[in-house]
Amino acid sequence: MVDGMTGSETLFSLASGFALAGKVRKITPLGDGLINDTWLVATDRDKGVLQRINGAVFPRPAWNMANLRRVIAHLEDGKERDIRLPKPIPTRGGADWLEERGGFWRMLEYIEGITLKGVDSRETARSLGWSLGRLHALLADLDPAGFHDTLPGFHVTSAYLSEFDRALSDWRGLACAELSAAVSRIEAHRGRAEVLERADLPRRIVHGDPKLDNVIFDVSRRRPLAWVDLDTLKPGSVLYDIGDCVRAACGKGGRLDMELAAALLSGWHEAARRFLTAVEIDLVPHAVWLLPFELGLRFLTDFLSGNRYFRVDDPEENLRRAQDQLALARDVDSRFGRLSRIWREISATPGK
Ligand code: GN1
Ligand code: MG
Repeated sequence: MVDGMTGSETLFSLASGFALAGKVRKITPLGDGLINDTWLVATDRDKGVLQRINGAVFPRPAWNMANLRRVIAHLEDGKERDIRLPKPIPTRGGADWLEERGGFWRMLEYIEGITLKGVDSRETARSLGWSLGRLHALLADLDPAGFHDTLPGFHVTSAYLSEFDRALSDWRGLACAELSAAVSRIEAHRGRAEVLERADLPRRIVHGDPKLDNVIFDVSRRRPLAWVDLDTLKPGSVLYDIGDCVRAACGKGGRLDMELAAALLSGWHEAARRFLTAVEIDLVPHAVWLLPFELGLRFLTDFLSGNRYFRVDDPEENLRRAQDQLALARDVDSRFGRLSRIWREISATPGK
């Protein structure tokens, strides 16, 4: 979007401040992120991704960039390079970002490929799961102590519940049937929301936002090449990643596509099995339920608080997003036994 703050002249001058080869020719909005603003920058010889980092969510860009640089250096150290992450392109003065016009600006490498709008085959689901597991496996030997927490409280469901309680008690808008239904869905399941927090889960470096549109596929649509959107690359549990990946790739219209979910989980397991612990394996089905529940809770809280976190086109959008996620969580809950059986079978499969 090119608004008053980011008119095209401003964008051209900002983009020219980064060390891309050639002269900036074209700048177009990229992706559907709800937090940062993103543009594709084309010069006569090169391409790059320009982003304005949302400073209200990520107030310390130095931390985001340090985490990213550390992971990239680690991947380059290793022999296996089958998953790429976009590298930062420094400013002409050698900095990792610019602070200008009330925002933090950075440029990242553009990785050629396509993003998928939906997963339509088991093969694609499996390769998506495999690439997430592969990323986890490549990060598994990093010490989380060397990383910054770029977004404290991210995926702490109990904290989201407290925020929701406050927002609901301060809510002065008109009650409506949709809101009451969403609130009762949260109330009905809040007792289960803290199971992952109470478990003794290993802390690892995770992606944090492994949605389908954060994976670049090759043009044949089969092979995932790279993971992007790395501001939440930080210490956490892989369970939130796998739950979020299944949610985003296999949840449609408030229903989980069980076949796609099984394929995704088996791809992930194949790549991640060598480091997963028993407690992690045990709680995978719970994570598949929790992530839509948690995102529904976050959307609903944002709706009640005046839509200050997630970008919206109209004031009810976060309510509709919450309904959709909460319907998905309910669907997973209603078929939890089947999901658990499928996962038990997958996780009992010996490695090849
Ligand atoms: C946000 O901006 P985007 O779309 O990459 C959010 C994720 C949510 C997602 C829902 C830092 O990610 O947690 O799953 O929206 N990221 C942050 O669409 O809160
Ligand atoms: Mg994101």
